[in-house]
Amino acid sequence: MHHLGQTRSAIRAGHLLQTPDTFVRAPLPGMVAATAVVHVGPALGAKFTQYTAELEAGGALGPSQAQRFVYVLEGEMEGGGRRLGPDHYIFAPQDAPAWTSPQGAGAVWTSPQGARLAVIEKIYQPLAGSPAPAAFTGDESAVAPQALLDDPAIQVRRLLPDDTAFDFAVNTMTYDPGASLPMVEMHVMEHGLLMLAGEGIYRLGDCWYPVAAGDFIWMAPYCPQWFGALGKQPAKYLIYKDWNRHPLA
Ligand code: UGY
Ligand code: MN
Repeated sequence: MHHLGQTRSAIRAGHLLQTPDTFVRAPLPGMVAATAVVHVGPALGAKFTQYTAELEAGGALGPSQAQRFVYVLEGEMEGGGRRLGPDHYIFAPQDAPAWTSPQGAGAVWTSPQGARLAVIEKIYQPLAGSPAPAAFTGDESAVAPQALLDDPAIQVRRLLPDDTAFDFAVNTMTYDPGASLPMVEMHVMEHGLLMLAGEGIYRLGDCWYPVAAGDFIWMAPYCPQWFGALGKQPAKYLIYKDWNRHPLA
């Protein structure tokens, strides 16, 4: 049946829910055989940008003027003689001459067979006494999970090192069915959130939304937020937040 103008996507003061039926694709400068679905950026008041990049075989992202974090959702990326598959990720610092490999070989990451990537970019906020971080790659499944506030039903994996050189954090959070955040959070940090698996109910501001794998959420600073997982399989999301900097910085 035709959707007759219905969608779960919503935008309100302080939050955005963007569901896949409303995604619009367009290439970004420098991309090769690729398009982007831009989820959030300065146009909405965010201090970072997040997009999903869809690469065809031989596809690549363009250069970045900012720090870049890339999480492989599907397919593989190849660079510097290495291949990264789903749930692997790359951090590249700002001012890298190109999107270089962590080995510094100058190789640009490309996708041999096609890939879907979650991409986060943020202008770096330096911190006196902390040298800017270097490039590295990681594997989410190799990161030790930590229970959230001693609740073993919610497992958090911190994908970036615990180091004040980093001015943002990216974590995955995995909820057993029926698990929920123990409190409604309201905090100065903003969030970009991509649902990776499962489903549940997200409270954003004064609205409660059904959400499922594939959905994107932006939460502005102080957006009231709460999540409860539903269904028979774990719910999992990738979540960005600004981190390690004084509010006046
Ligand atoms: O890290 C966080 O602030 C996280 N607990 N927020 C969230 O899941 N909405
Ligand atoms: Mn939060």
